[in-house]
Amino acid sequence: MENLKLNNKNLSQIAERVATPKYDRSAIKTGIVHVGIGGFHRAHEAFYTNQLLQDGTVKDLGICGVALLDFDTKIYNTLKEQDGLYTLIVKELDGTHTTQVIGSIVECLFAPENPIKVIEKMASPEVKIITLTITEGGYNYNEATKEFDFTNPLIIHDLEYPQAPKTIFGYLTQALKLRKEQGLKGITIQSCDNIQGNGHMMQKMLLSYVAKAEPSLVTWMETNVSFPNAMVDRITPVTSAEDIANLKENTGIDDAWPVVCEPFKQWVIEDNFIAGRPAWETVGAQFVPNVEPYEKMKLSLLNAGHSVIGLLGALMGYNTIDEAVHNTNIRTFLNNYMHIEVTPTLGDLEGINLNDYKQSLLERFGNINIKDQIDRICSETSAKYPIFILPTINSQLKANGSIKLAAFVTAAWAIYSLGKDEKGKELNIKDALKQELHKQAITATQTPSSFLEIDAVFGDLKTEKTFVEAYTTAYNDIVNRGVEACIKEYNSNTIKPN
Ligand code: CS2
Repeated sequence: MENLKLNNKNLSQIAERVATPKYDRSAIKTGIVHVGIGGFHRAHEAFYTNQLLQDGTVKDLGICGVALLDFDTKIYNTLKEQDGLYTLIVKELDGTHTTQVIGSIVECLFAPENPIKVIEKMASPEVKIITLTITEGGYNYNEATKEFDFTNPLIIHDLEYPQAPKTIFGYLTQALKLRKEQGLKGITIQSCDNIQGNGHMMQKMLLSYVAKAEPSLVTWMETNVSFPNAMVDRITPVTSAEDIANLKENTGIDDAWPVVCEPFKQWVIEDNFIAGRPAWETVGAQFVPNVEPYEKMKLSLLNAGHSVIGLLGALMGYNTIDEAVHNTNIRTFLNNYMHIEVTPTLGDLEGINLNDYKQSLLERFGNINIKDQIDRICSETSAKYPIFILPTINSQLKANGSIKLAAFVTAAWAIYSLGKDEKGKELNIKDALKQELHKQAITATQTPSSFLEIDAVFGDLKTEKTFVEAYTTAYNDIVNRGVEACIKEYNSNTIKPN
């Protein structure tokens, strides 16, 4: 089989081998600007949008993908080279692969190369929605002050050089300013990140920035910009060299950066689109009046569940989530955490069978074909912990509920931050706060609670006596006996409620 580079020119030949866009890509106009064209966006929104374009009637909802950071050079170059095309490989539960070329990203821009072009694109009349996957840390929210972090050097830069911004806040401000000057009406800014009330969070953070950078825009924004909340879900591991090689071997498609993901997908969106919206519900998304309960459920069960397996699994020497969750001690611990500590905080989830949801998570985590990297899950825990785990602890403390298992995971993270697993193997820690975490982790070897002094992560958790005690006991237990012996004991002492 002849190898074919993935690009427009080869698309009709590639169509003889795998599913490709049925629509004429050259007829599709950009209606959405998306910032952050990593794996998740390409497995999720770009996939849904591709399905929406398939019948050929919708022509004005193509995506312009924006790579915002210098770090994104590689994905930008790859997509440019491939005319925005990429392969999505869904790894089914039975081990088979469903392979499809996605065509919904019809343009790409690299912000560091041409910031003005990005601003103008965001401000162009045909663009109705700006969607974002900028990671949890990208919202520039400080857990200690509960406010926008104006001390961030990149924000200081953007305030000083508004025409050459580096952050999403600088870009959006300039784009909205231009829209206002041009007399354009509404635009929707839609977050697709794992944050409780992600739309509200973006709105609050952006308004804080705008109030300083362009105060006259604030009132205009109130009536011209909407920020729907949404729950997004599809497990998307980092693409491996093996994935790229297998695709080439099995199909002859030469794609420099395909995306691999699980079959499950979910997108629950608040119907709050000031300039109209795609009919994503026709391709499986759900529009609801209030998305908050769904978000809470997903963040505190799926995402937190990932962190639980990741942090415990990393210390025990596992490399992938499925390996770790197939360890019955970890699995039982996770199950107990979900039932005992998270479930009481979720309130009423009308229409959802929570037991089925929790059961399905265990299946998804255990999918042996996905091989989701523990390194990926543990990366940026300092931005994830305040969103995935801290709210559960705070609600449980308020209700006098159990926090023992969450405290155990927190202690495991403190030990993880020392940089070695229990067998002495170096851990590959990626975290914006890596230095600080390491420093506090070292102090914690003498006084365990000092790890909790990182206020930007833990807020005022260090003042919660019940938590600090449980955490300190867990810390000493792990040091003395190792994670597995401890969780075994925790599991046998835990009575699972019905
Ligand atoms: C993961 C998420 O990064 C993480 O910690 O929990 O990337 C997770 O895989 C996605 O949110 C799934 O929807």
